[in-house]
Amino acid sequence: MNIFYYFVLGTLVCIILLATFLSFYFRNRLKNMAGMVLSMTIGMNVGLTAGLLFGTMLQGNLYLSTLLAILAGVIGGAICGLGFGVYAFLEGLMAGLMGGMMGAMLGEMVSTVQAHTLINIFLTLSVSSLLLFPALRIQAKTKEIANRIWYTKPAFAFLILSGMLIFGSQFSKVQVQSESNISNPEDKSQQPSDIQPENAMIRVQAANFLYNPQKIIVKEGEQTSITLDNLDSVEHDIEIKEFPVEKTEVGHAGHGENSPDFHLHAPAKDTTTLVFTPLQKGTYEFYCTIPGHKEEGMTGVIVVI
Ligand SMILES: [Cu+2]
Repeated sequence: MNIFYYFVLGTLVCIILLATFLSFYFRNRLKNMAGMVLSMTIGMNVGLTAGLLFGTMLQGNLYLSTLLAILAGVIGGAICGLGFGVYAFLEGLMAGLMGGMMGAMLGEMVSTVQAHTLINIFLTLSVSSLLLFPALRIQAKTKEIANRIWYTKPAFAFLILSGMLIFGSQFSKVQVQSESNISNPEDKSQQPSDIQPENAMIRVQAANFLYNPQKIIVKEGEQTSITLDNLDSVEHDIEIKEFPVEKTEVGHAGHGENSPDFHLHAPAKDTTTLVFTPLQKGTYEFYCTIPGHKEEGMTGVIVVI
């Protein structure tokens, strides 16, 4: 848990509380149809936001994140619909269920940084759905409206929503920074650490869906160990399809005819080492075989000199 997650969770709780209050406050001034639209909007947006949040926090445990997200969405939508009768209640309930499910899957699939952007967007949408209460209410037809300064309400809404987006993105920035500080404690002075000359013991970090370093230099014929240090909360590996090596110690895999020449697998928050001797000079591309990770940028090269 970090400050950004607390901020999102706290805001979601406030939205649900406010929506409950507003739905009872405006219940006599909203048509049934408006009540249904409101409970659906709130249920869906809260569900999506909570889903993205839990999906990101609990990456690797889609079951739990889906359950929690559905719970949040259903509570948000159903309670909000309660004031408007059974149709709105059901509408909110189903929308929350769907939003929670979709959000959790999305949070599981996209990277942390992308998820934070999406969380900010959906959180802002959730806040904006609260503004629908006064906007959709039945207004008494008086001349009073003409006397008002017409732009105050839109300007107010714009201020709230843009403030929300900026606020949220500041938090997520702080969090991404603190995460990268934790993951690279020794890297401050170290520029892209390409070269480890004369070093037969190589450490590769996998953090935030990137390898560090992305270029490894090893010597032909020299026994080398590569340690994959996985700091992410999802599994990662290093694989090279064709790489002439002599394996001293098999870390993982290397069975069967179609198996790659080099495969090093590290579970979430874990470290695995593979000892091998490169047999042929050249440049070999390595990558992560977990679906989507290579596309995300989990590639690098081993240069044998
Ligand atoms: Cu990976």
